[in-house]
Amino acid sequence: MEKTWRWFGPKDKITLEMLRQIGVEGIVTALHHIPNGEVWTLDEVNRMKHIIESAGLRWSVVESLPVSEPIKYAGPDRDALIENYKASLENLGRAGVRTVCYNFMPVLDWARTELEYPNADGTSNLYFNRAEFAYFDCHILGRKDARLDYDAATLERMDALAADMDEEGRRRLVDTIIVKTQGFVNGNISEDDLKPVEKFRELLALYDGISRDDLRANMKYFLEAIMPVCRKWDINMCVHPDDPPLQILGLPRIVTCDEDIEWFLNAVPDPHNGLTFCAGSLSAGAHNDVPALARKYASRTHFVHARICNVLPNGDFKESTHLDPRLIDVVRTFERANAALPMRVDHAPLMLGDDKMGYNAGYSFHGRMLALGMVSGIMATVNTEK
Ligand code: DNO
Repeated sequence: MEKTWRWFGPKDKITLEMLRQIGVEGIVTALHHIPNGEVWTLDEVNRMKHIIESAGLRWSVVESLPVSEPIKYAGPDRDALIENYKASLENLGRAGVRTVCYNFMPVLDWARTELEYPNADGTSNLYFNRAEFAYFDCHILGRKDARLDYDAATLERMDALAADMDEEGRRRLVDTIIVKTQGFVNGNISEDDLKPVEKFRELLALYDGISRDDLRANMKYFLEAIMPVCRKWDINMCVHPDDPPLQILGLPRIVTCDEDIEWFLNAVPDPHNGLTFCAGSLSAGAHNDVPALARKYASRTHFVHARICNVLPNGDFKESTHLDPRLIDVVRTFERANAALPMRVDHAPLMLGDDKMGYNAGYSFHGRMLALGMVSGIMATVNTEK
């Protein structure tokens, strides 16, 4: 696979020159300064392309060209927003950038409750604590009937931690779940929002009464509308699975499991409609057999995220090592299926001073460098097996 790296543009503290030294071949990035829903002009696209190419790299993947909320909930302005999306795709096509990652998760792009969960070896990782998430849902958002969505054991843990929760703990949860993990991926809430919880409640309300079937219909509508542009420019769209691949906060989620993936691939049976195989997101659902999914969907996968999680018996999940046997299996599948497939690592540990650098959550330098080294080793080994 092509060794790629998510880079957040010229303001990223990690420079393209650093990435060349560690064996990165392609860049995964977006025009983060353009607000969601606005057209990426050819000039802006070419400017980014030039920056990347001047450093001897290529712009392999767009992650993400964000799908605005009204496209997901079928708001009155969805057709206008889809036209903008098509215009952006057209400009990417003209510039020769042909792999575009997006997601179709309502409101929340990805969910974690802790950003620096300590590991025994002195490093730290992202972590999802189900009881803390339930606390956020039931006590901070105060969503109606939220308790009904959690099992008894989670509620018991939640009640226990509620007894000790203070203002600082509540502030930290809000900051992690809806601010720090969202702002840098062009999510709905940014560091500048003064009332993030209120804004978040308003966003959730947009999906009142919208079922999984409705969301599926809206995804199909969107994909059918953009496919002609994708065919014209040979652009591969690849949806990122829901992270975690579960129903949360009363929102419909439709890229969570084998049946969901099969559904959207068959609903729009064009090879340009494909998958970002994020092994990590899929593995956060105990229902998913990730190596089997990789084998089943390799031919419709256009981009790979190499990482993998362990789900604990209580429903919490955390990142596993990039040398986890399940990830070795996944890497083998894709390396054999298509050696040109772009692949990036993420959500690696914070180590060796990464925690002092203010990197975006999940995007450390040393941790990712080590992870890329591990995955590169797996790929090299797979190539000796042929
Ligand atoms: C988190 C990322 C996601 C991903 C988007 C793709 O680390 O994997 O934010 O980029 O969901 O649209």
